Amino acid sequence: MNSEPRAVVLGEHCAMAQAQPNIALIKYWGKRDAALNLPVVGSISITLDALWTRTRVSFEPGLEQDRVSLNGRSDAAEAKRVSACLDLLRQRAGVNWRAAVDSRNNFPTAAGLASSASGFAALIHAGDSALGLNLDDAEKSVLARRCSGSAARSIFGGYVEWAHGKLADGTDSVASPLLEAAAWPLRVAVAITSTAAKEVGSSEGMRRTAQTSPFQSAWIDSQEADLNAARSAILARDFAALAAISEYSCLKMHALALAAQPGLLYWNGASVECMRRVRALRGQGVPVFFTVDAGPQVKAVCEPQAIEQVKSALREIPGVLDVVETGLGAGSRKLTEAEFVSRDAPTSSGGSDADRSGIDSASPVAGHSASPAPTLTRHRGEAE
Ligand code: 2P0
Repeated sequence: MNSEPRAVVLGEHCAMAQAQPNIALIKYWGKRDAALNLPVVGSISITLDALWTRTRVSFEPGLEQDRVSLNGRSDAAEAKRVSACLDLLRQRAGVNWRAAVDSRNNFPTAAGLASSASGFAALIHAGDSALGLNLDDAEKSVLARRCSGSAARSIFGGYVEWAHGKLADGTDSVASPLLEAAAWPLRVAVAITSTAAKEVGSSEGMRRTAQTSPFQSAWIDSQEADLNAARSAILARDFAALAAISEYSCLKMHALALAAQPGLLYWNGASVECMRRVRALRGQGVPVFFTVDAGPQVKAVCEPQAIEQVKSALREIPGVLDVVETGLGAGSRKLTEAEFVSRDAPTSSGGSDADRSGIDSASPVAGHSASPAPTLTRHRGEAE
């Protein structure tokens, strides 16, 4: 099926936007309010460059219901989630117009990178422009958070912190930039170790963990120190310190989830071997560390000069199906029609590395147009 967007006559309430996925270094896991998507802990992430979601939203007063096309396909469950997100925008604008939404990713679900973060950030950005709301980035972040927690962070580029906030209405649970990508342009190699959908999505995993893991309160109590350490490491561009705190946060999140009943085991054997290989490389002086989300893919974050060595090392591991490379990139932004239909790498204000495509020619990402399109708005965890 052709997932390329068709040329359309643009209406008055139509706009296009792009956003990129992000990877948490200090993890979000657990909600203090599931309806508002308020987290029990703050988190810190890096926004990626080479992977993107591009979305066109066209509010059309004549439409009877929202029409949602994700990578050229429609899916009732996902359309429902998109409609709920559009409702937030309609509420803000005081209109009840239905919308046509056309959205696509340049990365397959199999890449194991969060598509709901980029998907909902792009949707909020495009919808805001289409309705002329002119929300500032913080307001966009709050709305994106309500659609998917991690989407709050993809409104911003580079290094980003999402505050857990204290207010019951969640207006202070918002992301903000810590450092721009160009100021510390690390690279990321993603080792793809499985293309299978996992059994337990993030939202369900978080719910189960909060209800059954004996480590939940320790997780919450210890997060502030991790956020402080990571923030300091980022502002000082201290790679060794960021490596130590990021691996700690990742392993702690998995220990917490492993201790749920039944335990949440997101790794496979290759995931473990990748983590061990990354640690061995670091032991030999290579500036690299790992992080793993609610799935079996391993993200190796490194200084730019180490990226080839890191990719080669990961490719050698039995069970690694592919390695996808990306740099750090910009936050969500408006696109012209020409940019929206373009199949090229995104234009980016995220810094020098952000202008490189950063995708291995052998990766499924580079060949995305020939492969079945991924599903944009899957729950983040389910996409991994
Ligand atoms: C994160 N993850 O900080 C953590 C680490 C996965 C592991 O954010 O329910 O798709 O939409 O708020 O954002 C995945 O969860 O969950 C996630 P919802 P989301 O990146």
